Amino acid sequence: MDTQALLQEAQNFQAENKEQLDAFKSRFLGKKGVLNDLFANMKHVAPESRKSYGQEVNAIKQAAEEKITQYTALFENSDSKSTPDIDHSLPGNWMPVGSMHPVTLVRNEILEIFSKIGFSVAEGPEIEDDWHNFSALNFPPEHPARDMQDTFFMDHEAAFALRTHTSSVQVRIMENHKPPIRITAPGRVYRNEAISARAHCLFHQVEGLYIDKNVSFADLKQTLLHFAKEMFGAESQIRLRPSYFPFTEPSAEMDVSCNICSGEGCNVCKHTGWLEIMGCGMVDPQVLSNCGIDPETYSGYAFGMGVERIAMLKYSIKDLRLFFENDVKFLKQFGNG
Ligand code: 2U9
Repeated sequence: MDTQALLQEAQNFQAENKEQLDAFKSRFLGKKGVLNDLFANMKHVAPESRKSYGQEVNAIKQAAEEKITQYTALFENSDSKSTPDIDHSLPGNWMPVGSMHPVTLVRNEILEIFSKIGFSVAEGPEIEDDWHNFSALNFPPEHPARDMQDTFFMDHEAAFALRTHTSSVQVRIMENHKPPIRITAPGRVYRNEAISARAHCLFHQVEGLYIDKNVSFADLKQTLLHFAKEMFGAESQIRLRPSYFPFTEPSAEMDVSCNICSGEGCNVCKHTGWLEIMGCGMVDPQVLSNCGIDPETYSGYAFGMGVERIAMLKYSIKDLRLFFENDVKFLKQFGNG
């Protein structure tokens, strides 16, 4: 008997059903099976070949047993009936439906308000070089934002960093487009801060930029009043307080009247009647020329806001960390939008 052929037969065996498996079992391991014959044949083998012959027969036996174990388990686990008992009237498995994250909802709402008045959306890289994140925006070499304590640098030479604001996107757009430019720049930004109820090392911004001939501070103020009324209600008022940013001159912080107490004074507005929601200003002429736009011909305004901050005010959320924990009980309170 050809032991090699039998070994191959055992190794290549495949069963489609239990009957084929039973036939294989009796062919190899049955009373009149090939293995019994092979073992009986041992006495006719020359003594010097017996050892290798025994090894060959054992290999066949092992291969056959492995197949039998494998297919027995397979046919035991699967119901051999061709039509399994499925009750099609049973209700299906419940699949939990996700909901939009509040940061996504609020970001979309902000973008929608500005897109209706002609702003298109621009996006850019989260890893930025020094020029787009700092230098083009007038950050002096010794500005504290350039410190390791405030910015996540990617390399020891501080050539690349995680962007600290989305203003870098607007620098890129100005470098590559001629005015008029009217864009919003949403996205993740990173600051090397200790995480607390009011600060996080990752948050989201929406910034805006409008560059054209004769753009004035009055245009900025009216645009932001429109935004406040759309976002917080038609009765909302705004006020602008002088401020300072390296990239805008003049600069201002914008407050919206507290929509919880309508200006009467409450805990949320710390009894001032006002909530700070964003910074803004006229783009510094130096920033325009840094980006290849002639400040003698063009002027522009810019603004920037933190999406989490707006969401906290809108939904009365007390702790910024809730946005990043992804606790379903928190998330499912917001719309499915
Ligand atoms: C270019 C020129 C000017 C964007 C601006 C602010 C004021 C501002 C902060 C709000 C809260 C950042 O998220 S925050 O911490 N932003 O106060 N951002 S003006 O000014 C620009 C942008 C791009 C080329």
